[in-house]
Amino acid sequence: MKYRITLLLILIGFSALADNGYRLWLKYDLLPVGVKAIYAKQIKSIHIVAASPTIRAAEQELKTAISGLVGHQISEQARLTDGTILLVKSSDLKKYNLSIADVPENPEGYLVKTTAISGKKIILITSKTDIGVLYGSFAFIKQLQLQQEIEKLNVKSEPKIRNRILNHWDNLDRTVERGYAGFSLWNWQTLPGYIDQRYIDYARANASVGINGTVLNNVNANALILTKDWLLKVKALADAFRPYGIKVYLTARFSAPIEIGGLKTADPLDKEVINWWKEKADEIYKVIPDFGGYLVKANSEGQPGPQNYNRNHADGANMLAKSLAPHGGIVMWRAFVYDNKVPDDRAKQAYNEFKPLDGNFDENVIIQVKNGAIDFQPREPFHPLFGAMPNTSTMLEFQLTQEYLGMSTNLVYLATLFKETLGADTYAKGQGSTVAKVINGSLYGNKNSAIAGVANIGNDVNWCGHPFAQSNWYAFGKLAWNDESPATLIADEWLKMTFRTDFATIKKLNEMMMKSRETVVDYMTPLGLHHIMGWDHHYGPGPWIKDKPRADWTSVYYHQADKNGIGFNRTNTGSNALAQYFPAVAEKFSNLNTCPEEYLLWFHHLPWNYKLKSGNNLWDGMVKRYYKGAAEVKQMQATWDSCEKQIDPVIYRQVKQLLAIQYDEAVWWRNACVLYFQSKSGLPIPSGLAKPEHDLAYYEKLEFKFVPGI
Ligand code: GCW
Repeated sequence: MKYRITLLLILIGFSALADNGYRLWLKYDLLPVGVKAIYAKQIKSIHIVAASPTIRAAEQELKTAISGLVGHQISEQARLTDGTILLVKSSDLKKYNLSIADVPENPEGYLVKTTAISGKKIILITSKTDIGVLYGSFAFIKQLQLQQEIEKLNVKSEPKIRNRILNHWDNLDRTVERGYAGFSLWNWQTLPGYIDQRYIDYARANASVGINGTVLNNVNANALILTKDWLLKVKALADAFRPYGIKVYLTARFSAPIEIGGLKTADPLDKEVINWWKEKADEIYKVIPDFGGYLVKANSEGQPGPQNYNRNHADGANMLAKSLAPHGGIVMWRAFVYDNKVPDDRAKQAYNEFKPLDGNFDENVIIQVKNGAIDFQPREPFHPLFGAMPNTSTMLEFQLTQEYLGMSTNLVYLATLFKETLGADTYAKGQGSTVAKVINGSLYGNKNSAIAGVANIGNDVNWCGHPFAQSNWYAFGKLAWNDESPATLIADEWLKMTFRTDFATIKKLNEMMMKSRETVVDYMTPLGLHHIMGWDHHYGPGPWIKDKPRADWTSVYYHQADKNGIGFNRTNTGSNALAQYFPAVAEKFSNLNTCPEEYLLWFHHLPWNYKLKSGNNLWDGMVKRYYKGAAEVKQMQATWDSCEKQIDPVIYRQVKQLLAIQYDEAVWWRNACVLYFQSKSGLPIPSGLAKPEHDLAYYEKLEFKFVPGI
């Protein structure tokens, strides 16, 4: 992507109408007078060469955007004139004597270019495919939203990852596992008859950032979704999404042949089972010809799987893959597994189970690996499985919904977290073997490539609960398309399209977003601490959690704090999980001189008087981080307050209230953790820091009923 930086003019431009956040970043309010006058001269009409539902969707989007932003209607014209937007597939370019040389090879890639045809100055939006033309149209609209010059456009872009997918953890009763933005978007009861406009707007938003797939239902799956009646509901959604290039996928409950098929077993090597899945695939593809495939959570947290029959993950995945292969479908088989025996270190399980199976998976199987080896923590080192399976496609799963990052009351911009994982060097084939290269298939030449984000979307008016949580949906799409986009640039675009305000405000908010994830790490889990959240619902701090059915469901298992020190020893004197990384990484993390401090207690158990780089001992340094994190939320509040006049009043009030909640929660985290760890270390809170207002017993006794998301 080539970013043009020539701006025409920016003025404060939010409309007088209250903004409820529904329109996300696709806001098409009238641009400032000077800018719209320039665009009005440059954009006159639209011409389409071959109509298809996708091209019509692109045309409609352009018309809506231009009428909103520029304030004039453009109509479809049979002839090209100055200022015509030409939507055309590259195979038709020769009709206009235009070269296809600049059109990206990738079928989803696009070219947006100002050019001349028979002396007429037109805006060309072209691609090998209709969907590429739609993506190009959104790219053009973005130029207008960002008030960039369109006189000499030459924007070319193509995705590196083939399947860019949202995972909805939506249940059929419309509750959402780890969902904090209301109930599921999918109103199963009124489907298939009723197509809510919201489904179309969902598809538009996804297409605008290049997301091209959606898994509709929870990985903790219900087999009912695979029955005839429900498949018709799924078909209705698939039909609504298709013009926007979004394929539908479903989770497949491994025991479905028993539960809805009447079979006695779900053994993947059983002939009847194999046949049942084959017929199921044939049935699905009859109603949804472009069905994407299955996502499977097997033998993990009580979900059934091949191991119930003494088979392995490859047996299970390949059986499903074979049923989908004739139709072009894929299986995304999750590596988030842990078996019933409590392990010496849960971080090692996925690697232990999957690495030996490398090379045994069919070509249309992709192993879906969470960004880190434990579970979507505020900060985790990258998962050691990345790069470890050269003969298998592996994909990356991020969590957009903030299960462990303050749910929907905390402002946390996740693009910095995403970038940290994507840019991490696995050293699988020497230096430069980043996670991004593993998952986009370029490192090992895999045919399939994919990335998934667990959606943070529900039926709240503004989709994501927190107005800023929309930025994580946006950023996921943008990074799935191009992992090299800087997080700050993505934030900048999102801010400008979402708030349309002055430069100084955008700059302040951008800085606030860029720091926000580090802030949350500081007040929740500094220096590599992890999984010390409240029991089960994960709301708030719970470092004292112990004595649960499994040791690895407790906080004390992860932090190992006692009077001598704190941290999980994953070096060769401990669980040796570090040996799962390639040697260069293992050495770096093992050696205290080279281990980044943000991962310190993830890999090492250290005495309280261990000297940190800052010169502080570990205890003081850790406590100071907790205080710093909470203080930073205060700064975020001050930043937001200073923007009052520049932000839509409704959004302003929403975020102001949420930041106040976030501050209380940050202080709660800080106090609870500092007091708890102090009960182990016996050391004083460093001088100059205010004493927590309550004692530890107070925090331990706090109880919360009906926390959303479980
Ligand atoms: O993060 C954990 C969540 C579970 C989730 C599981 C998974 C869908 O606490 O709610 O289940 O991970 O990813 O499968």
